[in-house]
Amino acid sequence: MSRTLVIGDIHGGLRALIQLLERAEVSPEDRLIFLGDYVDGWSDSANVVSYLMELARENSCIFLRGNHEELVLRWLKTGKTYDQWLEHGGQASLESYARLSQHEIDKHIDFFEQLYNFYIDQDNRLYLHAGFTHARGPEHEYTDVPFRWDRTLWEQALSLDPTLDKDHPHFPSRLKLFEEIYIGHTPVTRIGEDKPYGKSGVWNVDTGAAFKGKLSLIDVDTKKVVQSDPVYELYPDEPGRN
Ligand SMILES: [Mn+2]
Repeated sequence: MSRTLVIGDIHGGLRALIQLLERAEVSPEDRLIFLGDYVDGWSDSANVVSYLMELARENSCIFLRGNHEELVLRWLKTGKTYDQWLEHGGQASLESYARLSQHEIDKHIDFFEQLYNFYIDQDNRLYLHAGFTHARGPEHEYTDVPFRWDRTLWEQALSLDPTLDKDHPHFPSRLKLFEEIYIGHTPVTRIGEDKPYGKSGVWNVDTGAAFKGKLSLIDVDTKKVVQSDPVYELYPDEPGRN
């Protein structure tokens, strides 16, 4: 039977991604939705992107755009680096891309340029890397920056009073629009969680793979979770991000 599986932020941890897809027993019938931040962190940053491009030949895949794809694409197109990116995992991508041919890099640039800012499925579930701010939904957003950088959607979902009725005038408009919303971007390990965490209809699947966490996926219909080992254990000779 076909499943819809949502995969959280990978950050160059290809060993964890392979382990995760094996543990989930992913088959070509499954639809895979990747929430972005494929790069910046572990040494397989470019290899993750190559792997995803191959995977899309077998499986139905939706690839969202994370803020780290924006940063790497800017560097690939301009050659310009800057300290804030290098300190937040960019150094690993820089070294990882040094091992690729220009032909391969061109294919990666195409991949980065074709990523979705957001995706809405047939059951009115929204998927995006970070968030949106417009009360009428992401298609009304004034710029595409929130799709990659926003944290207010997640903070609002976390802090919403669960007894507040959807018809109450205080209920936030943007949380009424979709059946469910799936995001990454802000590791749930920051709030003491180890697995994908849902609140107020917003599911956060980023379990901190770039740091001390695992890589996770969740089945949107059953909410069954599958996880890799802690990613830093799969890259014991690397510092990762901190
Ligand atoms: Mn992010």
